Amino acid sequence: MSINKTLVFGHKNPDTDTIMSSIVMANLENQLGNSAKAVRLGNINKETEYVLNYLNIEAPELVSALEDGQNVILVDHNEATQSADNIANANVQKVVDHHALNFSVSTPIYYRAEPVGCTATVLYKMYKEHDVEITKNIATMMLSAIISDTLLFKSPTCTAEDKAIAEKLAKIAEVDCGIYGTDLLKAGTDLSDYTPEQIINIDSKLFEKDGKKFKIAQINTADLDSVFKNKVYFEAAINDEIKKDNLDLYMFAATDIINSNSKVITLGNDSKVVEKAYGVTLDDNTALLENVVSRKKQMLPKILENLD
Ligand SMILES: [Mn+2]
Repeated sequence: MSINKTLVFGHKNPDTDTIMSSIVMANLENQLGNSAKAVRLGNINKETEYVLNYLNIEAPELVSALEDGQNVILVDHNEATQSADNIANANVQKVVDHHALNFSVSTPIYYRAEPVGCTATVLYKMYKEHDVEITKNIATMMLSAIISDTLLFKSPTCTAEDKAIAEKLAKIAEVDCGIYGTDLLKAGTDLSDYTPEQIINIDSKLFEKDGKKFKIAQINTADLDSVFKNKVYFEAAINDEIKKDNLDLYMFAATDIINSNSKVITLGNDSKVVEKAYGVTLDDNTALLENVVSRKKQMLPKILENLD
């Protein structure tokens, strides 16, 4: 792969926004005369697979390591812990994101982050600013990303802008937001083909604070009880990860997309931080967090605040 061709990718353990925004951003770059290609850093989840099948398109190519000096554009993340392993040796040209900033660079670059529910919302605005056509396929990708990241507009991360843009996109995509969105989210709750080890890694993110390392993993479900039937297997898988990666805390959240709650399993030396953060008592390593659905807004900040 030529290092002159810019690779566009999102975070490890890619979700629908990461994959769709990579494709959408690469297309924007190409439309503007730059040479870019979307790639991915991990397996496609079931929800994203639903969109790829719906559009009958291929997943971006999987890359494991970048060449030194590789030109890259980051979407949907900025933290090195969530990026390609050797991101430090790459040449980051641009970042388009909607997460808290934990990034530094020694030269001026294009950096765009907005406090909206989805990277695709920012990309929609960039298409408009550059007067680049949003085709039916591109609209479907952007819409899918917004629905996924905002849990069909129910997450507290969802802004009025996300919703207004999604409605415009639904028209171009010729879909009914509610019907398409429910099918999309439901596709993501199918865990039947996964082992417990795979389930905890579908969407886990690594964070660091003052030398402490922790992971927050999240899955969506419409049935918490069926997920927690396998609790002991998840605990074994989580304990393996803690050992392997020397983690101080692992929080696995199963988010009930119908009732907008999350039930968590927390393990590690700092597992009690969850009690302090949410005023709950862990019962056999688990707790129900009422009205908590967003890792970015309702999990990560609380853990960061209370971890010492
Ligand atoms: Mn996102």
